[in-house]
Amino acid sequence: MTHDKQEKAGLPRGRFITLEGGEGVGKSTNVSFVVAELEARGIEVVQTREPGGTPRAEAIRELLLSAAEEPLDSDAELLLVFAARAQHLAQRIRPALARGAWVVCDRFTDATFAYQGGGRGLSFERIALLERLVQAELTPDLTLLLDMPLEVAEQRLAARLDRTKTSRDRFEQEQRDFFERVRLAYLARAEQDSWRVATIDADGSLDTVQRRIRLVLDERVQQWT
Ligand code: Z5A
Repeated sequence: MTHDKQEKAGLPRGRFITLEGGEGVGKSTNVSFVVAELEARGIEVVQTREPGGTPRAEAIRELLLSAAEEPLDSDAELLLVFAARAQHLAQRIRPALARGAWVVCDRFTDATFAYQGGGRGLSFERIALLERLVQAELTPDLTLLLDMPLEVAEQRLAARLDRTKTSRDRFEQEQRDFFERVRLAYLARAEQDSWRVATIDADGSLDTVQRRIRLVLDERVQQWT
């Protein structure tokens, strides 16, 4: 749909692109690449992330990631994720899209289906209910799902933790079967919604992965501009 038609239909004018995938697959690295690619095409871009993206939503992120002694109930975790998302949408994402900027976000609701649904085993129906409540009609126009075998991602992550001398957050402390379920949930969503979700093989050199991402962007951006 062109931007004019979108405006007439009452939909946001900018485009909403998300990057998804398990830990260590290269989302943060490639978010900046996607932003640079779009800016090189003259598009105004807002780069952001979830959970987080505004000061209050970043405070909720801290609650979600910190490995405190008191366990975090899975329902509380789910509600915190959506509380952060509601704030992020209201303060940052919707205003940007409304003025015609494009938004590139490191993780969004697919992560909730993958982590809280696949990983924690919460019902997908309940997640979908909250999705409708918080987002109404707003879903990403394009999702780049970076996918690779768990062992490669784990090696990259271990190297980064070693280099940065940081410790594992609450999610990174989960066991391998948790991440297997997360990956399967992501792949199932990509299969259900194969137009919106482009699965990128992220097991390759950075150059190779970015060439794969550029191919998808070339195709979609041409349709939208
Ligand atoms: N979470 C949730 O549960 N529910 C939700 O709804 C949402 C989130 C939105 C925080 O997310 C946690 O929130 C997340 C799920 C949960 N927890 N986990 N796990 P996050 O995105 O901040 O956390 P993360 O996935 O752990 O991000 P990450 O560790 O920063 O991974 P990444 O962004 O995918 O990877 P990266 O930092 O870009 O790359 C990792 C390393 O590999 C780094 O040293 C790179 O330089 C290197 N790299 C990247 N690409 C390559 C290639 N191609 N070759 C070689 N090396 C590479």
